Amino acid sequence: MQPDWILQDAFGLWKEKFGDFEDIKANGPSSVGLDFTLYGFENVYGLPEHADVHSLKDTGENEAYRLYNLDVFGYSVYDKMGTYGSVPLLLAHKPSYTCGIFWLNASETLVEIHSKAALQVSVMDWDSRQKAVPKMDVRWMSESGIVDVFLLLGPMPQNVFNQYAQLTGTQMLPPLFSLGYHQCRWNYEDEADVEAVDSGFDEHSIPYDVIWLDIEHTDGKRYFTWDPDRFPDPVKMQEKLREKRRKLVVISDPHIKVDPNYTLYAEAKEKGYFVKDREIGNFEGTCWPGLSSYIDFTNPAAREWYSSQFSLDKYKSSTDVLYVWNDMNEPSVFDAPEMTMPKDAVHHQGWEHRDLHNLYGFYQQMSTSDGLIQRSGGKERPFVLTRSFFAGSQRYGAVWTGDNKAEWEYLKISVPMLLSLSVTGIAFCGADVGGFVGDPDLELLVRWYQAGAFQPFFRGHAMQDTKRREPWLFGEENTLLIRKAIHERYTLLPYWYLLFYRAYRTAEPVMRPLWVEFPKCQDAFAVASQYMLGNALLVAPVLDSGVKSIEVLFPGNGECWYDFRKYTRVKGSHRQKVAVTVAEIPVFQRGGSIIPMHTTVGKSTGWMACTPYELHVALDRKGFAAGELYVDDGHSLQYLHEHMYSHRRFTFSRNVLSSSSADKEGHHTVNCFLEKVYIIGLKKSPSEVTAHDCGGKKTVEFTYNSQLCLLSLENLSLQVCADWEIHIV
Ligand code: NBV
Repeated sequence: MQPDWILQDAFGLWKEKFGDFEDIKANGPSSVGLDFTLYGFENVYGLPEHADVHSLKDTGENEAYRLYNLDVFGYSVYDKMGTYGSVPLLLAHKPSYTCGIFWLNASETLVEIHSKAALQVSVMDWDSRQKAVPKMDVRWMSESGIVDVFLLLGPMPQNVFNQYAQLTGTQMLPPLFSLGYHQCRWNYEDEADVEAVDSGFDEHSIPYDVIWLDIEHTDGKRYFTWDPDRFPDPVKMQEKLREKRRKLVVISDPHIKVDPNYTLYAEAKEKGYFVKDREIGNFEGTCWPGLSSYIDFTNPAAREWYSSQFSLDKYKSSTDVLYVWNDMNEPSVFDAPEMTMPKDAVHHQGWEHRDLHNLYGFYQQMSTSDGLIQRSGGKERPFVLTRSFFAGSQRYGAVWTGDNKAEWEYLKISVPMLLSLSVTGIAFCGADVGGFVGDPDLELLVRWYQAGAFQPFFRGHAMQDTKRREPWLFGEENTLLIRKAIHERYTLLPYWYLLFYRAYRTAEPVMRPLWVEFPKCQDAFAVASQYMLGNALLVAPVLDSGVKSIEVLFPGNGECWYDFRKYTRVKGSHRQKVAVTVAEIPVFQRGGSIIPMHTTVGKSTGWMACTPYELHVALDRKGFAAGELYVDDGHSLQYLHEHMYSHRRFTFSRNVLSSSSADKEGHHTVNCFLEKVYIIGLKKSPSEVTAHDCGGKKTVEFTYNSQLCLLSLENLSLQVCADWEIHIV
């Protein structure tokens, strides 16, 4: 937004006025910028968070992608305005090369992108053939700070991810429960409501892991408290959830009600932990509780103090099944310019808010996450969802895309938005399933569940004045479809967990744009209606109403693709129409991959620790396939401190499927069994199948479907984390 007017005062300093607010710029006017030219590139990506396409557009004459964290309720789609978070990382890709520019600056930043048409720029000087190449001009401009820029030289997409991770860290390995389904609403009204919704999932055989409480659970929007009428016995409520092996997430916003009788406020005030105004009183602005002050999370002492509020003795009636949601942390200030903190507010050590605005939410999530770790004596993994974020937020938890609308356009835009987050390090990301604002029509709701089940963070959420949204409220048929989507999510949890482990260990995105997996496939460079989950699954969500088919690009050269559910081999061209039904969205398994899954689902991930496994082995043209499995206790930090994990490698080669250790350091053993194996694309029926493990050799029963070229092995009873071989003769 442009200021109402700008004037130069007598001292040559630039003042700006936003309504009643005058920004005098006490430190004088400042700005830093730098231009880059990327020769030979036509596609650039990154710079979240914008509700825009994945392959970023030319910003034209007077526009730019804005990186300025703001609370934008029901944001517009296909827009360059800043939303809730910022990662100033841009990636550029062409078939032979990928690189990145990381502009480390947390003040308001504008990025202009200009693509010059091919043939306009001659590279005569360094190529005598006078070949013309396209180029991208990228201009970065920040309001304050210094030029601190990192060029990530690739040359492959994965190298850029590693280089960026060296600077900002990798995705924290989330607790397993957080990869299940989350049920949220503004608000679940009271304890009875929570109990009824929780039982509803069991009555309708729908697994879920977490129920969420929004701002109304508190006593007058005083975070860390409970509304005494609606939630008179929160411990009992949490214990009931614990019995069901489920969790609770509660909201904790950064604005603190100005109320001398509210301990949190009184303590923070006394210790000087609030952001100050220019006159060095505490900054006060309006938010949900009315007049509020804002914790200065940039102050390490304030962060430590805030972290300590999550200890079980301080946070009254909290238990260790309670996890946290940080909202409104751009920060949102209702009565301030652009609904955020004025730039002249003063932080720890005198830094102006303008200098660090985009880092405010990052630090709140850091402090919350540390608080949850400390609460457990350093033993347990935290789970913290944040709305606002910056480069590196991946180290502290998950991010969601804020207040979207219950409209098809918002389902559609969720894919490129999540892909942009994913390639900039934020692997654990999701969008409100069903859309936050408004009521989705039934088809949209079902399609959103089907899409959300294949996105990293999977939470249904709805705004206060919307109709109730629990999955069983829309008739038998729709309940069935939603149940199927959630079931599928739970059967795929071993694969999800592996992908998150790899994101944590090697900085690979979980949800990947096609160009990352198929860097030479130019047709794929601008595609954001379909994507890969890891390297094995191609997901093509249905993003339009009433469609009977969708166009799918099968990327790569010489790849084979199989229908994930029917095991049929995809025949036909590189790009083709695929029929869709209401029952599911198209998903394909890549030939050459092995996907670990569960054979059945339980009420929540907590009930599935010993659920048997199955492997989906999809052969490539040479009859080869490989994949992995990662297993640990799913909740503690022992994988980190004591190598308590098991990382397995599966290989199918020359008709032998073998299981071996992928990491000798891991020494966690689970008593879980591999029961089934599907070998997809096996050309002829075997005469015998035998399994070999430390107990010796046994014959395995099999069925072979010659039409599908599918070999099914059942009742295997092989230890999933042990060494074994299956010979197909
Ligand atoms: O806390 C209420 C909502 C929350 O449900 C939503 O998910 C956040 O994005 N919150 C915003 C504040 C109110 C939005 C109108």
